[in-house]
Amino acid sequence: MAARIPDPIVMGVVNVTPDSFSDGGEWLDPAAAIAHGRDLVAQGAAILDVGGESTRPGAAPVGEAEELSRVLPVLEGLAAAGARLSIDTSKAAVAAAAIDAGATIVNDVTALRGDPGMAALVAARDCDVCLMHMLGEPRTMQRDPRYADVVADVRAFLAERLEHAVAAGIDERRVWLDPGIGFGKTIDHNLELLSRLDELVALGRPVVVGASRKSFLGRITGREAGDRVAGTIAANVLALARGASVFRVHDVAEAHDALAVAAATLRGRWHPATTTTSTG
Ligand code: PMM
Repeated sequence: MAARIPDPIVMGVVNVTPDSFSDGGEWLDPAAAIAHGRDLVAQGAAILDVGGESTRPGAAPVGEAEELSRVLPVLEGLAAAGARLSIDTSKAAVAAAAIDAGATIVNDVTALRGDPGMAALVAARDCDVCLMHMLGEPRTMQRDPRYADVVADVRAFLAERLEHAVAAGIDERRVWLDPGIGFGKTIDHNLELLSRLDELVALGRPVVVGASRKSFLGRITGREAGDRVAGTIAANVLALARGASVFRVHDVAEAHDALAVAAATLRGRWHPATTTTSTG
């Protein structure tokens, strides 16, 4: 049976870091990050994902005070920008301050494993939460990752994390799931996850895909991070066809338009709400 085609939601990336792999350092100045976020909203981002700690392979952890000083001014400056705000953090204290500043989504790449206080915080503040799969930790995750069956393993992990979240008091309807493209995965692991994404969609929660500019696209196309927009779009459009809902991207206008046309074409009809701001 063909997958139901969700209304695609574009999540624009605002990395307030000196060292993210594709845009590190570009938006470290708060005013520049805020202007960039507003620009992404104008381009069609329904969500802005603001992060102050790089998760690139080999990245060193960032202290809480430093992370807060990076993201808070940017979140405050984007509170009225017209998009939902997501905080990309694994620290409960950073998430709490971000929620106070207007964030309504917690994007936790550790899937509530990084900070023992995170699950209770998300439950208490009643926000959405993205639970992402990662094998190991950023410092070491790309050292020879192995799986019995990458899709089955990631699916079992996400199912267990969803159960954990619900047991901690988080409303199941608030949970989004993400296979963690590039997080402890070879090029073939990434491709197998994308080609069998429907098996993760079957868990019944919105699936988030973060393929934007990642190195597997560079391996296939031979292009540097800034020149991977077409590769990113191919991966995202095919992920939509397999039922993914949320697309975390750097190049918002291109992703927005491609996904809107892809959704309409896959359905064989168009309605004005082809792109939305909610996963409901
Ligand atoms: N990728 C990065 C950072 N955060 N969050 C989610 N949910 N999914 C991802 O794939 C993801 C993420 C790393 O990419 P970046 O350095 O371009 O932000």
